[in-house]
Amino acid sequence: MRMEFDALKKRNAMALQDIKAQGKKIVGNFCTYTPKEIIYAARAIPISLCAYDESPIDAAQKELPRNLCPLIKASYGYALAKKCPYMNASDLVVGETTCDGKKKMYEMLANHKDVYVMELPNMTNKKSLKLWSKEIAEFKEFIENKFKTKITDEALLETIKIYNQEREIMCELMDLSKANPSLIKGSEIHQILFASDFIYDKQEKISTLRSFIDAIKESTPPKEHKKHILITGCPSGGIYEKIIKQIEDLGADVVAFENCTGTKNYKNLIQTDGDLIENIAKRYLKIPCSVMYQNNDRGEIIKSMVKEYEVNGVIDVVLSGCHTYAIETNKIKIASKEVGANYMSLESDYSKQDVGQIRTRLEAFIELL
Ligand code: BJ8
Repeated sequence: MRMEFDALKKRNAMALQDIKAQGKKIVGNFCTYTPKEIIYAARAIPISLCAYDESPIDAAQKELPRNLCPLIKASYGYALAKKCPYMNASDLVVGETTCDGKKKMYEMLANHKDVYVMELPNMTNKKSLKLWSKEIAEFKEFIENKFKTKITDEALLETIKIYNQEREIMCELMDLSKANPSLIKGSEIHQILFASDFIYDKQEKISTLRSFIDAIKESTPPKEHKKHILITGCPSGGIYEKIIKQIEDLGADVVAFENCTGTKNYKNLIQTDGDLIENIAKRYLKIPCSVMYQNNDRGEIIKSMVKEYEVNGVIDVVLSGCHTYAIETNKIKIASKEVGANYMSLESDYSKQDVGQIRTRLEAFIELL
């Protein structure tokens, strides 16, 4: 079934030009904070442009500092090299004022693409909600003008409902590993979460996931109990092979992803009554990202996930150069220990240089559990 998701992803990369030929617009984005409902309600297609491989980094380092986070360098490198079909196809790129590196990268990206930056507040209080709601309302107006369309309240409500359905089914998929032994490998969940971002037809995505989840629930559950690992921290697309796959090769199960590949992207639904723009703003401000001042929810979320998924060890992934996640490691260590889970922070980038060193550290960590 995972093959089905991979095939859909490949088919969609090839179909991009056909989609554009039908007059549909593509809106690239880099962050879980992008209010994708606005884009989808304008009948445009939101696509993630976060890059997860090493190949474009050399090109980017001609303009960006070497000690910058690999996600930013790789993403910018794709814009320079013009080798990413999603970046090439984007009619517009949307960014938010999250970390400093991304903000400065958007400034430079504007030399290559049409870029719109939303002012994401750095706090999550009432004043921030007002500002973020206003930003989303202005973004809606901008998209309407740019794509010469009108986003009706009905279309927005319909889109919110589809996105809520998608979030519910994604959470159901991730919940499969709450069973002990886990019903599904973390590597498989990770690849599905990753590939499904590129399936543009939401109904097709939801029904493919439905059949997949049902088939897993009906299959014979595995018998072997393994140690449970929770992955938290920076997005994990670029470290999949050297961390997630290696954990499984070493005999433990990755059961949960508290990051933007996993729960940050899918937890919390949008309310469907009242002011829809404010409802969207509220939901997005609940994302527990380290770029926020006093991001205290993340520790609490990890504590409850450790209990729900019977986690033995928390691995906090920090991409080299990501200061905000690096600073939060101490807080996450304390939270993990409070609920009896072992903790390890792993700093890495997209290169293969530290594969051996990471394996040694993972081996030692898993043996201790
Ligand atoms: S909501 S995690 S996608 S900001 S890893 S580029 S923070 S230096 S990816 Fe992120 Fe949005 Fe937050 Fe998610 Fe900067 Fe850190 Fe790099 Fe990062």
